[in-house]
Amino acid sequence: MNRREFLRTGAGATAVAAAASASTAGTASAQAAEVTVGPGGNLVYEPSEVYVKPGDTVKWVWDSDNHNIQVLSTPEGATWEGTEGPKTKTYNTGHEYEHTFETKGTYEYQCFPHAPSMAGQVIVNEEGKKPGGGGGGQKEADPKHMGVPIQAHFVGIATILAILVSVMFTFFMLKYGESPHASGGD
Ligand SMILES: [Cu+2]
Repeated sequence: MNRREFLRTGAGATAVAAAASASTAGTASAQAAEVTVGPGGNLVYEPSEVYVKPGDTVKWVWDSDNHNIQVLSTPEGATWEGTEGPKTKTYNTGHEYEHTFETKGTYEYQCFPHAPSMAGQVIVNEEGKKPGGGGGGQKEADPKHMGVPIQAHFVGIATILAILVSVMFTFFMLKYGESPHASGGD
């Protein structure tokens, strides 16, 4: 095949591979949300609001000292104690805490020493994401949707990759693919 066909084939294969890996990545991050506690010493939970499905586990990881999780409210019928010990007990960098949320509804919590500004919410709903769609950023792993044609943004990513690969191929073919007598140097 000639050079043009070669380039096209390479780009096409790359696009397919990119689309495949993009959809795999979409399903891999299924289970738990993670919250950073006091990122870089900032007195916040990051993100301060997480959406999960019933049965999902949320993990908090301490990134600075003297923080805890004091539960302020849970949905009716749910229990959540927050971090162990009295509300004055705090934990330091590297501490990890997990809780699995079974009951739908809103759970509000705060860091006792840094309240009320250092506060967060866990919202448990059927979709495990912000209602109204647009919220973005949340994982989507519902097997029901996996049969649907490749989503538009995967195609977009694949297209960009394909273009980049084509450009690079062309560049190297032009630079190094010329016949030997064209180069003057070495
Ligand atoms: Cu705190």
